[in-house]
Amino acid sequence: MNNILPPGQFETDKWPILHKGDVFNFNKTYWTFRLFGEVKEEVNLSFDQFMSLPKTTTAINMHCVTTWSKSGTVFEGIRLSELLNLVDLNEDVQYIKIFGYYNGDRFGYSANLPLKPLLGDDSLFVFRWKDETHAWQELDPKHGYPLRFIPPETFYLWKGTKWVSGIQFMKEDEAGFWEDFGYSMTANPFKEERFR
Ligand SMILES: Nc1nc2c(c(=O)[nH]1)N[C@H]1C(S)=C(S)[C@@H](COP(=O)(O)O)O[C@H]1N2
Ligand SMILES: [Mo]
Repeated sequence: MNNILPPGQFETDKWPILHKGDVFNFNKTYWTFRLFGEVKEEVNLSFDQFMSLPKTTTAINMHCVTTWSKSGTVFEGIRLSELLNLVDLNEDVQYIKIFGYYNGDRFGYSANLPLKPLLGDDSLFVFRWKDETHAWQELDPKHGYPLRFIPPETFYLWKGTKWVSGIQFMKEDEAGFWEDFGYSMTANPFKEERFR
């Protein structure tokens, strides 16, 4: 794994907590994950259906735009590409928005991303993690329990939607929650793409 820190970042052992709004209160009965937008047919997954998909374990470096980085955390989750197997995309889909809860609004938070860089083992909807000082543990509610996205390290961590609720497939790039406030559409830490 690449353990070079992007410019302007410093390493922390802790895993800081950053988000807007309330911590999501998970209830399995009502939870569904929606695959929608440029698809032939929308798909809605129950929590059990989502969790029955194949799992992957990968170490992923996290880089927050507020300048902390946490390297080598090992995550277990479901690859974004597993979800792609469940939908028939329309032609020319190149972007997605990953939605999550914001103050009880199921689609209140979102982050836009290009689809192509997200097809590997380092694009996971994660449910547990470990590092050098922590054994395997479930995600804390503040980190996105029951499921949150961790993007590849070539994207700042705000692209890692917590309390995920769905993916919208798109032909054109479209700003998400922080991008609407002036943060970068592309958000590559190694190029210091913090703002637009
Ligand atoms: N649903 C949701 N996801 C979110 C946010 C948020 O406000 N709501 N904040 C983002 C931001 S700005 C960051 S830096 C990361 C932080 O993740 P962490 O608190 O687990 O470190 O979550 C991202 N995911
Ligand atoms: Mo952030």
